[in-house]
Amino acid sequence: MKLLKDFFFFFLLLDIDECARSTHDCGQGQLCINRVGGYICQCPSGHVVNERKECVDVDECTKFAGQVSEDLALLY
Ligand SMILES: [Ca+2]
Repeated sequence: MKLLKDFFFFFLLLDIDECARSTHDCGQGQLCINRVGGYICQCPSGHVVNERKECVDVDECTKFAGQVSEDLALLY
């Protein structure tokens, strides 16, 4: 078990912060989050990643078929 711990710690030290170095290829408007051995690109809430790795706005009107949640209804 100790060997596994040391191994992980070794990788932690070797990890490159792609987000800080700007070597990531996250699209515009995507949030870069550093991970050990890589990084992830996250879209803002209400957006999903399409096949071209772009964030696209989720059309809640189509998705929820005209149903408005109570929280959203207060806004109108
Ligand atoms: Ca990294």
